[in-house]
Amino acid sequence: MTATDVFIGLGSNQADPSAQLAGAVARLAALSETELVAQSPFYRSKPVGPQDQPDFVNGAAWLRTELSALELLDQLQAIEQAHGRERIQHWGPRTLDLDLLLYGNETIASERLTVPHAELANRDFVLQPLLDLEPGLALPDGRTIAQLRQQCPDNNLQKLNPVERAPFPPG
Ligand code: ROI
Repeated sequence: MTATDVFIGLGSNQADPSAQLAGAVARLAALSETELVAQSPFYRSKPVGPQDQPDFVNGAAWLRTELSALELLDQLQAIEQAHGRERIQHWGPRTLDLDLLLYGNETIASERLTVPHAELANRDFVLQPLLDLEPGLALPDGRTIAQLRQQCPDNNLQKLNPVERAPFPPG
């Protein structure tokens, strides 16, 4: 089976967000039939949605996987659960959010999964890390991430220094 390049968005605003993201990247790298190609820098971002919650830390990971999109989604949800994610409030605080942003050049519209991610084009905290990973990246419809980033409302992204990211033991 051939491997597919996929891009995962990572976000957290609870319980040491940078460590949550670093731990999630380690778990992604350890998935079966999957290789971590690269991880983006992390960014601090103002919350989209309710403002009475802490700032987020956001980033993205580039994987190459032989898992199907739904198999990968299962794995992402398992990692979210392992990080104590609870869905309490819609658009509220979260310990770890893993979004399947792009799965190769596929467009997927099913009950469980929409790819490319529905909000991708509107969120600088998603587009900027993708741009860092692969400046030439484009959506299945041909729009480039670079074009979308220019058209996207600015949410005051602040690139975090790598030393601000504490290591996090996987497992
Ligand atoms: N806002 C920011 N800045 N980053 C996120 O990852 C994020 N995730 C969400 C909501 C609550 C919509 N807002 C966010 O799910």
